Amino acid sequence: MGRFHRHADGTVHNHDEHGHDGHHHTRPRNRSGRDVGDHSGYETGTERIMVLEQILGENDRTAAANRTDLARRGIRTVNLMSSPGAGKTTLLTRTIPALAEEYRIGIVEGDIATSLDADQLSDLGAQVALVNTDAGFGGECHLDATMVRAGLGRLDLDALDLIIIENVGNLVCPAEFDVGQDARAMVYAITEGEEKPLKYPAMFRAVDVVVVNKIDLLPHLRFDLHAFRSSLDAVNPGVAVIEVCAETGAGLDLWLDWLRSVANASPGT
Ligand SMILES: Nc1nc2c(ncn2[C@@H]2O[C@H](COP(=O)(O)OP(=O)(O)O)[C@@H](O)[C@H]2O)c(=O)[nH]1
Ligand SMILES: [Mg+2]
Repeated sequence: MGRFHRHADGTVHNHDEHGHDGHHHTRPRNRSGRDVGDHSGYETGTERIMVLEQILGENDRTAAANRTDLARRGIRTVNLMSSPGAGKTTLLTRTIPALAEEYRIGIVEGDIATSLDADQLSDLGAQVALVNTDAGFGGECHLDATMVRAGLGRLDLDALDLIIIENVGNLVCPAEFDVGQDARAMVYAITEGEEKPLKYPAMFRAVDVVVVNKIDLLPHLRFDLHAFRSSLDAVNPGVAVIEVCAETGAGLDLWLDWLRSVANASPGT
């Protein structure tokens, strides 16, 4: 939550500690020690931080309620994230029919606006609940636990085993909000550039699996898969990586196996 200066370890940085007299002894630096500029003029006061902590505290309470409700029914839940266009919906159009005989699947489809993705996923054998974040939720760039709870309320939970939440396309905010999921997955398309794990570490660090999509485009791009893997390793060592072409279904089996491992685990693990 960079604009509020909340750090990955959960601490919140308050600029008032440095004073606002323009005389800063320590200028902000990034991990490699490079001066990243004086951003002390940004008003990030105690009050704002308290509001933020209340919001996140409220979110975590609702996420815990979601998790308890889902676990009680034996439902396992995956939070699927990515930047816009990486291929989440395409992957789901293949995933739902492939697993529909093994699991009763529900989809919570998060989009800022439109029912375009939800429409694509209907009639594939899953229950689909659309959550538009611009309809009463302020056009948020992510799903939070309350929005997911609203989506869950429109699914027949007693008739479900596995819920996949397609989060709003964004590489920053969705990683910061626990929605009550059992596991987090992301789709990353090779058209996005191999350095993205370094630029968006919170997202790449938050996930349990990275589905590397659009592998069919490899011959057409200047993309170094090894460089990507080492960027990813730098922020999330040992994370599962599955290469797929969601368009054709190549590599899908390993993704389906990963989903089975989540779906078959005991509730609460
Ligand atoms: N070449 C290629 N295009 C893909 C692949 N998967 C998705 N796409 C395309 O990428 C675009 C965005 O896909 P979509 O599933 O809507 O991404 P989302 O925004 O993450 O849900 C669409 O035009 C898809 O057809 C793939 O494996 N290869
Ligand atoms: Mg989509």
